[in-house]
Amino acid sequence: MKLRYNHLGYLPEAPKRILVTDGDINTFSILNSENQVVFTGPLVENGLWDHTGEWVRVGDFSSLKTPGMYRISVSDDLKSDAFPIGRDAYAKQLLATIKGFYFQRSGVELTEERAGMWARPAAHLDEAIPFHASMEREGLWNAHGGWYDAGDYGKYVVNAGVSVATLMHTFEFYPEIVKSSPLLEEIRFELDWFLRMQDTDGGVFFKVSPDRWDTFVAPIETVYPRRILGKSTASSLNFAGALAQAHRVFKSANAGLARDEVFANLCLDCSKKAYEWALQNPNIEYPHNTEGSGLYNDVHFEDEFFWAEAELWRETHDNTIGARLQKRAETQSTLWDINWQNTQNLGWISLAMQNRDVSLQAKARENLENATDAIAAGLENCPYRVPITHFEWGSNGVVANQALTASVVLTWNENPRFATILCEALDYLYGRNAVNMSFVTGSALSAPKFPHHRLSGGDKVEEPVPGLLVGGVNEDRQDDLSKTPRGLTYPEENSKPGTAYYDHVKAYASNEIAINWNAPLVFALAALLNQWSIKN
Ligand code: 9MR
Repeated sequence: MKLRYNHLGYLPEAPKRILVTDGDINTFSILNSENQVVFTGPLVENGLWDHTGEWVRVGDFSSLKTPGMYRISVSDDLKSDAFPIGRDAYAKQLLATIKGFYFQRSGVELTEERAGMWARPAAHLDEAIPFHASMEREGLWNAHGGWYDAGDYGKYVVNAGVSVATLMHTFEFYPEIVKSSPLLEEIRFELDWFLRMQDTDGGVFFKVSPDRWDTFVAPIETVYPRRILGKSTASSLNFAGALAQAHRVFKSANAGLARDEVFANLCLDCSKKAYEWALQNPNIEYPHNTEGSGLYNDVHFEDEFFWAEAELWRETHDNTIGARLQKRAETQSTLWDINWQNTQNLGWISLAMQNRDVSLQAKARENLENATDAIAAGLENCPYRVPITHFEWGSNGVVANQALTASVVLTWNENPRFATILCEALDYLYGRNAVNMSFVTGSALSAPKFPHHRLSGGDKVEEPVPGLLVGGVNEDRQDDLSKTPRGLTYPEENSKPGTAYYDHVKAYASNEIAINWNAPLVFALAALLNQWSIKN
């Protein structure tokens, strides 16, 4: 019998559901810090989860709202650790996950004042790097700055675009929640790098990467030369979408001291040029080399065009772009999430939040509601209450993005089923999963200790860099030794479709961190704090 719950604790007003697997006990209790029973409720059978073969029961103690420290008790042998009901843990996680992006900064010193024991000197300045041989281009390029993508030391515009757009949405949706955080400063750091990734003809380079995969050493100790690669349709459109949104964000009154109209206008100009380049070059693929970097191998650009046009149309009111957008809106689907391959929801979210064209707004809202409805049904129909049928690479990012989709819809439709998605997605990420892990480094005792993260593995600090969400359960296990010589063997208990996660530094398909998984987590944490702590 196993108990699964959110190791971070619960917001006072939020739903609170726990899972008990493979037991026949019908009730559970909540104990306060004096060990007194303050709540007793039923454990209701919820079916067999085929991803692990566990019989699942659900307990609900949502009505317990008094802040304090508590434990869950199922039997004498099965009790949780102490956890809080309160707001603090979530407010801290929001700051920690934003700080995670600071830790991912490349090319600059991380000071002891801000980075503590994870301070490090500037490295990978990337101020004058050569072009990759595939580009047949002489000269050097300044590609300084930006975040490292993930556990590697590469920087990829396509994945950075969806990540920074998601963070900008966090600011746009929840300005009150993030106003005293460094979110906008962090976004600006990335966007300054974006501007450097644009070629003089408007096209945008795809990535900066080392010649070979770096070993697990600190940035200052790596040996492989770094080069710039691209340009491509996807990177140019990602850039265009993100920078048009940046125009709105950096001229917004809510931006406070970060407000910068000159920068905002520059972003819009560069966005337009990148979009024009993509119109002239509508089918230029990603660079096909994998010697020292990932592919981000997307070949369908309609969704990127849709996103870029939605943002550009909002910022410019250009009728020609508007007409193309209307046409594309007829065929674009609406998904459960946003990812580097499928960016259409970024277009729909932007359209849902404008009122210049009310029929487009209505369509966008209806589409996002339908997607959220399907996520809710997925959650309700899953014995384990997680709306996932196939755990893919970065499944934690998928879960965080489902929370994002639901949160977006909650801004105009307060359906409690949608609020439940937001809340239970975070329950899953912070411990209520089949491997009993809180998946964000530094977030709890159960958090990953050995992420596939060069910054963590290459420093002298025992604790991994905090505030970073690992990819999580991945039933495809591309890092299994039977599939690749670089791989490892997952323990038997970590081999089921719902448990295929391994806290091991070589487990790159389940234990790597990445900016595109952290960004929707930041969004979801801000959404959660907004949903239950400000309004109520
Ligand atoms: O997140 C990406 C995942 O969706 C892909 O299946 C996987 C294999 O192509 O690549 C992941 O992205 C990695 C990127 O290629 C290189 N940096 C690390 C990223 C996270 O694992």
